[in-house]
Amino acid sequence: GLSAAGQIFSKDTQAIFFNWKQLPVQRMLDFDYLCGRSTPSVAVIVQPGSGGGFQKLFFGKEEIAIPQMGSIEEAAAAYPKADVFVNFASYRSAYESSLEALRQPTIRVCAIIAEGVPERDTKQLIAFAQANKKIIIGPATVGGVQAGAFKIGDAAGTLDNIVACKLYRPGSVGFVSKSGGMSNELYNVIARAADGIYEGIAIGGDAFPGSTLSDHCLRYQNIPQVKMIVVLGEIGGQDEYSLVEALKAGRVTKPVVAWVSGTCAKLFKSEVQFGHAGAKSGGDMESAQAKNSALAAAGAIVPGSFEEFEGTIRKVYAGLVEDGVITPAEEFSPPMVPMDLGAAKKAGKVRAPTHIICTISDDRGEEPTYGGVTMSELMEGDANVGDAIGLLWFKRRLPRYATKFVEMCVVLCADHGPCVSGAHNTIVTSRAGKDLISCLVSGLLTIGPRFGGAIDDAARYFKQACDAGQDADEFVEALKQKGVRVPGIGHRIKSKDNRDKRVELLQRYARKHFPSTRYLDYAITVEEYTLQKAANLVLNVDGCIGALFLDLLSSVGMFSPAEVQEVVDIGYLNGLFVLARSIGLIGHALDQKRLQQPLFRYPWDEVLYTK
Ligand code: Q5B
Repeated sequence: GLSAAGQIFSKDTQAIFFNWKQLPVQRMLDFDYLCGRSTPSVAVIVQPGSGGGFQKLFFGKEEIAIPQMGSIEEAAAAYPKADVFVNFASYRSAYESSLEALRQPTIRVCAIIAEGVPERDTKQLIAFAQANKKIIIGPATVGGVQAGAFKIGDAAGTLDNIVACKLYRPGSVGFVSKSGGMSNELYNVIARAADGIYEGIAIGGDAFPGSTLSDHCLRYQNIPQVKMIVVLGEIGGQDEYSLVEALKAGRVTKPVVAWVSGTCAKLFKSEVQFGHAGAKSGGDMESAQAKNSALAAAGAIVPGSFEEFEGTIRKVYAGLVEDGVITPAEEFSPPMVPMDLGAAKKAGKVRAPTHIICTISDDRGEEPTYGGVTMSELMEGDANVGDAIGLLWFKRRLPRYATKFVEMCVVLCADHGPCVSGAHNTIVTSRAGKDLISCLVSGLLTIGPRFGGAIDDAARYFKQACDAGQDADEFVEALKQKGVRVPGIGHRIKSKDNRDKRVELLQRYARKHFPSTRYLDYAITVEEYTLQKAANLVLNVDGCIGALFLDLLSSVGMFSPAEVQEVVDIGYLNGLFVLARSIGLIGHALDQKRLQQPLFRYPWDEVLYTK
């Protein structure tokens, strides 16, 4: 059984870590590095239901990838040397996963961290473990640590605490307690009063722990490097009495310094329940006083109070050193585990450059913001798409008439039927069985200088010419000389006698609401000239939006001339067509799918084959 097991961990022990949690795994690996281990103590992570893969972690200065598997059986088969199961499952699933682990022939020790595992379940696990000569630590525990060798999860706390308690190298004291928090405290005490622990186990605070105080004391009896034992019991339960029996029977002969906490319970009139499920005094026998007296009577060294605990340990340790039983562990400085960047930054120890810069939105606070405006403010103000575009593209809270105009552009350009370039591509892609995003993107990729993407160029050319006071005929002819078509002019189906209603509606709105329509007026003079050349050389929707945006930005009183120029130079405005037409393209992709249209193929007679 467990008592005969002696040492259960070594510097080569490896674990299967169940239910991926970054911090405790990293803490195990940091401990490994501090101890000078050559292999990480976590061989594999089991994340139930995961398809496999790896988790990235640090082993000292290096980043390593620890394999992840979807089941305990698979992990145990792949890593037969990993004989410790560190179970970070919740109390709801701790029973099933622990039983599954204990069933694996390769698993020897199972540490159950969860608090609140039903006692009935724990009892079944204990029965299974006993029948199969396996060891359970927990539930409701941080686990334990063998100094310089192996550590379970979060046991022993932070790296600083581990270094302060000298847990990176073995000492001479075997320690066992119920409480994980108090074990951290006692690791400190033992490092001060003696040469530190050889091994420390927190058995957990449940009424029925998987292994008991006496189980571990009996085990320590069989570990030659453990020269003295320190026990911290607590009020409630009878566990300490099995240690009393072991002491009386001479099965534990090493010096045992023991203290049972909870002596203050006597000060209360009624029964007191301390933090742990098992920490309540059921009767006189379970009181801290009774257990301390019984331990002392059986030969344990029991201080007069908890305050005297450290002094008592010191005295016993000093005696053993004097008698030559203990040769104090050699002191050395462990390797330094590099600080995590996040922690170092927080502590102001390093400065690290950021990777990107953002000036438009922030999702870190309680509420996301666009340009500093919270979602609540936007909703209270009845914000529309134009407000979002104003804040995220132009970094301004545009006035209502402007956001309404932006919204008009989006609505009016959302679609122009199935025959235009973008819709055609989207339809063909949809009929090829592709997903929605592929359909959308294939349509969007047609937007450019000829189709929908002439707004920026129209704004650029109209602005330059109008600002320079160039006459429309001069402007058009100069472009013709260079072989450049006037952006924003011309349409495949619209003409002088078949005007584009969208252009008409936008113009009407702008003339009513904009402080100035100087650029639109200029574009109209250009149209008047080009219409003399051909009936289809109308001011098209791209040209109209380009000119009207110049008017809006220049007259709204929120942009300096340089800022207007920047908008034009960078090219914000094709974004409007892209945004708007995405609505229509998505519609076309869905339409084809809804209609279950087959793969598209042109009939041969619609192609001119020629040499
Ligand atoms: N010519 C749009 O051309 C189109 C001229 C020109 C001087 C011009 C053409 C063009 C500039 C780009 C532009 C946006 C390709 C259009 C849009 C959204 C849409 C689409 C929809 C929607 C049409 C015939 C003769 C030739 C040309 C001359 C043509 N345009 N001269 N400046 N701008 N415009 N694009 O009909 O002497 O015979 O050689 O490039 O603003 O995309 O609904 O479909 O909502 O989806 O193919 O409204 O105008 O004419 O190429 O046969 O040319 O006119 O040089 O002269 P077409 P072509 P010549 S709005």
